[in-house]
Amino acid sequence: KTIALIGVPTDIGAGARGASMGPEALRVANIQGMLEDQGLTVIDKGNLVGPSNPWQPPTNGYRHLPEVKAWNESLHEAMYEELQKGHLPIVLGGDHCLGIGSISAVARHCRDTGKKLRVIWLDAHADFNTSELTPTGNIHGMPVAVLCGHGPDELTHIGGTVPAMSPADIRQVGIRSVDAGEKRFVHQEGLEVFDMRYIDETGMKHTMTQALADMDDNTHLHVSFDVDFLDPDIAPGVGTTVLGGPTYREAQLCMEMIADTGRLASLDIMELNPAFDIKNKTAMVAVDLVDSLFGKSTLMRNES
Ligand code: DIR
Ligand code: MN
Ligand code: MN
Ligand code: MN
Repeated sequence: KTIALIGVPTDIGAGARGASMGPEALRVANIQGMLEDQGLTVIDKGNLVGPSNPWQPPTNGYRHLPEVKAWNESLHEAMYEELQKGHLPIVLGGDHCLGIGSISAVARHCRDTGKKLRVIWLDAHADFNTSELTPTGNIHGMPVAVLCGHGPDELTHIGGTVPAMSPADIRQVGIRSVDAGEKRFVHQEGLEVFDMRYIDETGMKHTMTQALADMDDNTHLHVSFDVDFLDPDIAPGVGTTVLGGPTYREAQLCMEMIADTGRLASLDIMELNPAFDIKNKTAMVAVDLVDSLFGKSTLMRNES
């Protein structure tokens, strides 16, 4: 399997500047060398190019909509091309508005190939806001809603088919910050959310068993890893930290259980913000966890 790294250096959908430095921080944390040490072939496609961040207030409930559209169209095409080549793309974000371009491409590829889509959304936030519900206008709080068809035509139509995916295709894990209106909308649309209380009460093992249930050999598994999923103690380098996230051990188990399915076919690493980080430690933790996501194990693996 060949892995393609796609850098998307923008913070266009975020509430803080700096996620645009995420791709380079992940490269400095040796994401390519880590994957190559696992025997994987890695092509670094370099960085996509797009509009700069004008840092404007929202218009009609959206900040930077034309720029968000441009970045996501560009990512959609790059991602779709890598999937068509049979590569496993990894998006080096960039803020989480890029989930729109990334996952719309994965969904389109699934339609082409008759695969079933399963998205595991690792995040402190549900990212299910609309222009009416958002308290900020920041589009990084909206990608899941847009992918489910709720949002401006400029974004919902990326990839051609609206909606790109259904709420039934996604499982959210680690959620602990949902805005008031967003909460009602998550409930109304029937999103399956394994929030922190669920993880506290039942444990990460049970949680991931549930989140990964009902997949088969025909399932394309996409992981959208918002680094603010992690507890801020281990991952301070994000724009919107929320207390009480998964510990290092819980996050490792989460990644290991995804790796064990053998179905991982595409990945986003989003919201890493080096401007908030300490000696690139959050990038290094993210790369370490992605190592486990690609099957690193301490001992010989049981071949069953
Ligand atoms: C908040 C923050 N729910 C918003 N969202 C974040 O602005 O919509 N998502 N930080 O990752
Ligand atoms: Mn997010
Ligand atoms: Mn988040
Ligand atoms: Mn429409």
